[in-house]
Amino acid sequence: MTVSRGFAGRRRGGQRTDLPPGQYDEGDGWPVLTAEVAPRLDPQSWSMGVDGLVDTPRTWTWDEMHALPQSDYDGPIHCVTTWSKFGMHWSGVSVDVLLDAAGVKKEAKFVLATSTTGYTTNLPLEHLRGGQAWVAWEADGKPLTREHGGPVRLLVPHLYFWKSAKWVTQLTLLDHDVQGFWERNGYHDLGDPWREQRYQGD
Ligand SMILES: Nc1nc2c(c(=O)[nH]1)N[C@H]1C(S)=C(S)[C@@H](COP(=O)(O)O)O[C@H]1N2
Ligand SMILES: [Mo]
Repeated sequence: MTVSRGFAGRRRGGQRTDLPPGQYDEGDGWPVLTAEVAPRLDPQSWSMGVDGLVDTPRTWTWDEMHALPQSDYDGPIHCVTTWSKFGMHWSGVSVDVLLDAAGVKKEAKFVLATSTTGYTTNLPLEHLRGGQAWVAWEADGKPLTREHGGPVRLLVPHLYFWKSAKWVTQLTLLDHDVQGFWERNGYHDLGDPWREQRYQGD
């Protein structure tokens, strides 16, 4: 059986059936939420690294990253400030590809993602594996704009969107959880929208 994506989440009586608790459908809009000043990054000097508890720390330039097998995400994103945006199409490289290239050590259980600006966010390793996370450079058929994290951002769409670090440049594998920017300021360490894990203690 084939399920057409167009039918998933159809509105019933005006309410989407695929809206996590406490969220609303933002429609065609796409709010910008940035804690720092959006950097101006030259793709040719940007690079992506994987370090920490790996067999071989790796770094990819923009061109090297684009030579890796590409993969897409089709679906929604959910911001903790209660907007969700449906029907998005993203392209980039699966985080699995980067982790496999570096070789993840057995002791690794958590990841700290770091942006060129110093923004950080923490994630359990298992939530970045198995086709759940991307390093993305295209959204809805266009290069990611600077305000939305271009040239490259992390995309972890099954968690609240603050986990999707804009201007991402490093993934560090750790054996313990180290809180990132918003997590130190009270946001949840996991941030599952379906369990409404907005704040520490939720
Ligand atoms: N570097 C960086 N990444 C970030 C943020 C930020 O402030 N800085 N905000 C996060 C939050 S709270 C959200 S909701 C999304 C917003 O992404 P957008 O501006 O593309 O909608 O980016 C996340 N990634
Ligand atoms: Mo957010």
